[in-house]
Amino acid sequence: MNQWGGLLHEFAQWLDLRGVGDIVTLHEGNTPLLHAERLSERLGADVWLKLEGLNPTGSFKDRGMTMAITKAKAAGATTVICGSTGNTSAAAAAFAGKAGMGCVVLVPEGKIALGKLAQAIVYGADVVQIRGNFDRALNLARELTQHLPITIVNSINPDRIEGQKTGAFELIRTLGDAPDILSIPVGNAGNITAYWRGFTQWHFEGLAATLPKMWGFQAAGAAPIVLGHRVDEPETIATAIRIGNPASWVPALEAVDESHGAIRAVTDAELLDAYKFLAKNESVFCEPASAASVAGLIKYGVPKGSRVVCVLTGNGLKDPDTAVSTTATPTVVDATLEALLARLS
Ligand code: AN7
Repeated sequence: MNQWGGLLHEFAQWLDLRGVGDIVTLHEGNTPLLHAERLSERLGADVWLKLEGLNPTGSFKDRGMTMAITKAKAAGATTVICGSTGNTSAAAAAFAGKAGMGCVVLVPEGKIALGKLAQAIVYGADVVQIRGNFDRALNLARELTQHLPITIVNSINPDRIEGQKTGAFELIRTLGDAPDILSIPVGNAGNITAYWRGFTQWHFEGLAATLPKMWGFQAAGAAPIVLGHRVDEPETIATAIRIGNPASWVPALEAVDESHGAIRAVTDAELLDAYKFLAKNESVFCEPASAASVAGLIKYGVPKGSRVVCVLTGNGLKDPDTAVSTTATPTVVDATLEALLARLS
């Protein structure tokens, strides 16, 4: 069989698969790495886009979830839980369903993109909206595991990070080495942690000559790592990264320090500009949070000629409300040839 069979088959020798029986996969991973000609020109660099929105549930979360659900199943779990800004809940619901397991998701009421809510519901999860933000949802999910026979599949579960590091493997494989800079949005800081783990692992295995600088970007209204303190009421249009107390704060800072990188902030306006630039100039429709990785490059610049990969973490279709509400409404005309000719000339 030479068909792509998912991450755990593909990268088995570099993953901790101890105790694993059946692999739970939706053939996640193997996402395109698209060269961004216009962005490269604008930045004077060699910029590539890792299209994680083309995973089965439309975000990078599928990488961690194939591993977390496979391991949970092997351990005999029958139900999983997560707190989520949306994408984790969609991925957890899908993989738990594939595994024949129950799934409970806690999401902040009114603060999750419509497509993600739709996914979690339709995949069959027990979706509970809480009157509180993501940080509260995550704390409650953790607490519930003390009271119910339920396994948490947020990125505090190490299996999630283990699966997500495969994104770095794919970049090295496609480019022949690590890029000079990896640019990535930061919310709970699990993904930046995971990529660094992947890069360092293959570097020490001799499969990559170099290591990248890790550049993380938070939304300015939800930038605890940049500020150096928790944000009690995070606010940003990029609901995916509306997070005030990242679970992987410490390992993310280690990744940044070890790689001589940085975590910086971009405003909602900068993030939306990048979101529109990507759609219009590169024909990539990502979600607003994902565009933070590009907004950061535009704002702070990159060393001339450097090779940069932006991780575009989620699909733009997840958040139709933001797409429509931040752009001009298409005009309406009478259904006549005259009206159209007048409109188009
Ligand atoms: C599109 O789904 O936290 O820094 O609960 O959905 O690893 O948290 C999502 C996070 C970036 C940030 N881009 O990644 C959730 C959740 C998108 C995201 C992030 C998220 P981390």
